[in-house]
Amino acid sequence: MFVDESRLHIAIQKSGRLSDYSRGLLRDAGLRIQNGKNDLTARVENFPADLMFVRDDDIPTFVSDGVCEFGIVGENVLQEFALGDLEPRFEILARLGFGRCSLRIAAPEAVAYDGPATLQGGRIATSYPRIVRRFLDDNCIEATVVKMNGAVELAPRLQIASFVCDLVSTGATLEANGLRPVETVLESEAVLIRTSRPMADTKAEQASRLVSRIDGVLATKESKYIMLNAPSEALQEITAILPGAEAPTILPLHGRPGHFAVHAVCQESVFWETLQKLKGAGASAILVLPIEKMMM
Ligand code: PRT
Ligand code: ZN
Repeated sequence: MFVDESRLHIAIQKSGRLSDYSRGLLRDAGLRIQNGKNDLTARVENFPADLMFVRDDDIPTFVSDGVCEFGIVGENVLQEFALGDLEPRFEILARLGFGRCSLRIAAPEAVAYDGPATLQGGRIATSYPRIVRRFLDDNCIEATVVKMNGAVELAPRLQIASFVCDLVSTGATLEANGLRPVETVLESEAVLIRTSRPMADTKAEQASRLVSRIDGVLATKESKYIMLNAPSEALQEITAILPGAEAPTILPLHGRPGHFAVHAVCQESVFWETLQKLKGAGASAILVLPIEKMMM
């Protein structure tokens, strides 16, 4: 793989559950990605960065080695890597809100499960042997961990193991194989990671530009702009209700003495219940608007 030293390198999954979301996030951050999906790399036209399309399992290694400055990967893959590497060199910059799943231990329907002690002396098939081992150690359980690279849910039927530990989202796969989840070992989602290896000054500058853009995208996903009118005596209660709003702007309303317009960026979800509370506190003409871009 040819590596251009003057550009940032961002590793994302080539094809799989995280690919479209990862590309989408970078696009929302304003990166225009050049090539088709099947290439190994793609140039970003309007930012000094190249994308590397790889297996998700390779992303922690690339970032830790400094081959790529950034990567997007599931916490499950990242933790399994970190538990095995003597000196993992990356930091998690942000949780990205996609690729959500849980790593769960499951038992055949017929097995009476009564807490981790039930696993004592048993065999657990998994693609995440280090994470499972940590769970067993934390619970002072001795059991055999059998590493499988796929089709883990078949292990009990094939008598390879009595339990499995696998990723679950809807639970349909476990159910179809006569298994039920009994322990959650890890809650996972995709995260943005950055290498901890030193970068040249210009690269470091570009890297922080990229991070602040991505932070902006993540912030706008939840954030809303709220505008409302309120009498002065209700202002204190209303500003306390506004979710995640710092220092709202308060302006006098023309022609209505004692009445004010309140404008605020709310950095948390705004629900109908919140609007009802605001109204109950004396607010009127409440508007909630999406925010397209934000840079803090
Ligand atoms: O080729 P490459 O190695 O890059 O891809 P991969 O096949 O290893 O990974 P991929 O694309 O399947 O998943 C990438 C990441 O998505 C995982 O590492 C997780 O962080 C996340 N993710 C989210 C999931 C799931 N949800 C998920 N449900 N990864 C896998 N699954 C599988 C699970 O292993 C099981 O086989 O889906 C099945 C269970 O799904 P339900 O809905 O039946 O519970
Ligand atoms: Zn993989």
